Amino acid sequence: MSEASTHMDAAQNPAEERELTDGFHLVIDALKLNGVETIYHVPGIPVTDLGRMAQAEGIRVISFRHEQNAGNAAAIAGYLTQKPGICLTVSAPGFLNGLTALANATTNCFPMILISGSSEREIVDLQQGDYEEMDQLAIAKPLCKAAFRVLHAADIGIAVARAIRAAVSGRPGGVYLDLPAKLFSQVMDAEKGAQSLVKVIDPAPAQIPAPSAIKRALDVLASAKRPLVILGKGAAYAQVDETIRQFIETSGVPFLQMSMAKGLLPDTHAQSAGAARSTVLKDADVVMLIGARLNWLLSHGKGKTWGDAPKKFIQIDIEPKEMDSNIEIVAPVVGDIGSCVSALLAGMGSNWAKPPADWMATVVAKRDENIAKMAPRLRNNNSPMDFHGALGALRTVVKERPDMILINEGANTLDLARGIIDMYQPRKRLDVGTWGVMGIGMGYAVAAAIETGKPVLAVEGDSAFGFSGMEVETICRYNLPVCIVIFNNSGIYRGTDVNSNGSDPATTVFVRDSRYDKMMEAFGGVGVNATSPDELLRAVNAAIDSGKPTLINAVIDPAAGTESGRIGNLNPQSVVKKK
Ligand SMILES: Cc1ncc(C[n+]2csc(CCOP(=O)(O)OP(=O)(O)O)c2C)c(N)n1
Ligand SMILES: [Mg+2]
Repeated sequence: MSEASTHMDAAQNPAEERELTDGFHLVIDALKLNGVETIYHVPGIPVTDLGRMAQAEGIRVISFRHEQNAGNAAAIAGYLTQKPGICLTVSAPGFLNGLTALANATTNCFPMILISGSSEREIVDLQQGDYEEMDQLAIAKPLCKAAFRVLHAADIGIAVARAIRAAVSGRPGGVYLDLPAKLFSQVMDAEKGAQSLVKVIDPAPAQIPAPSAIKRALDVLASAKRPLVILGKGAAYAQVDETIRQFIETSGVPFLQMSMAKGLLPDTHAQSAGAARSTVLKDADVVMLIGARLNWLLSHGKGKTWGDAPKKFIQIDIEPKEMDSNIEIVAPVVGDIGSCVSALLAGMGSNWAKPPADWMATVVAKRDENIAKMAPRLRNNNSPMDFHGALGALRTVVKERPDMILINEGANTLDLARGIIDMYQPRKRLDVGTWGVMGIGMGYAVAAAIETGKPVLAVEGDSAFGFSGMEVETICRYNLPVCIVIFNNSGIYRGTDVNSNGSDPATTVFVRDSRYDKMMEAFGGVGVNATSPDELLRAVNAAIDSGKPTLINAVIDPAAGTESGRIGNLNPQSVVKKK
């Protein structure tokens, strides 16, 4: 029990001293009881003391400059640890700033709890204009998996338990917990308070697939002439890496890894089809999705990307509603990834027939051809750099330091890094995820460093970085081993656009020759300006060896990028003739 206050209730019981606790301490005790070690936070009314007290009680409280970054940190902490990441904010504006991260966590199936203080209920509900008035619960509800409000201190324990369960069980996601200011100072008997706390038992229970579903899936897989497995970040989240490796290797099926699943098996694995993506998507006759959704990132399972060859889909997912979301799934397997893949592996037995050898041979030939074609571009030492030269250098660093965490956002900076930088270990690549959202960079970097203790390399487009750039101060303040590389091409996609009407700069360009490295120096970190791949390589290695917060301004040719990176086709086109 935390430092509960002592109180003399003289009127009723003059001789007896009753120990009291309050809302502040019950929240902290409930979180601690459930193993919460870190809170990502921005202080202010009514949660300043909650943050202070949590810190005093031994929870690590990381204080950010903006709630969206604290929220993103909590979300990725959830992804990395399978425990809900906790973000704590003030009411209305702080809550709204955190809400983007909560919605993003839910979209990406990361377990996270946004705890926000809120204003006086009676005034909020009568809309009488309280300080930071907002009906936060109603606003959060459609944007997350579950939302709860606590009005009585005695309910804090059960509310925290519900929030944890909602966040991590089934398909994980974001949960909102609304704590009105008045709750924090509500007192109750300390012993009763302790009894009201709930330690969540088995928060994410196994969900065992039906044997008939496993048999159906294996029958379809066995019938394939050109099978393909696609691993999504759900498979990486599950932390059953060895079972997945055994399944892939026993099956003999080539595999693709979605962006954040890269490294679940090494991208250099003999069965990896990563560099032959368009071939395998077009030509496969059976596709097994493991923790990957058929959303826009996989062209909804249809259209040009998937070619004309008829296909059957097997899907493994914890969420039953995912089945048939875009196209027919002939073999749905509903359950948690660990239980499902174990059951598949058991069902395959010891003499599973691998797919026809000519299929794997075709995939390998295409893959190796593409890799060979790319190789010379990655070795150029041009100055200013192009994306390939700069990424060739970073690819080498990651190869030599496979346990480092890579954070990646931007457009060209994202799409090209995803293709070029091989990953070797699970959950080492963290990026813009399902939404392709900018702004995750520094929040993810802080949490990745704190949750894993590993060095972090954040590869950021210059625009992408701007969304969370102020957190370089946070990185310096906590002295985190984070090396940020900014691909500075002076703009969004490119730095060469010209406004055809007037003297304002074009909408996609930034200040030329800007020096982001100076931002880092302002807070005591190391800043480097790198103009060639060799310089970049040296600077990144030095940063990681030193463990010091470092920002490298990598000068990229402003003309090097393409519109929207690899997804320019998603831009609507004007039908009106250009002036
Ligand atoms: C929150 C949010 N706002 C806006 C966008 C639109 N957007 C996509 S990529 C991008 C920035 C791309 O520029 P940069 O990060 O410099 O990458 P580059 O292509 O230049 O390497 C923007 C603003 C987004 N994805 N998310
Ligand atoms: Mg840019």
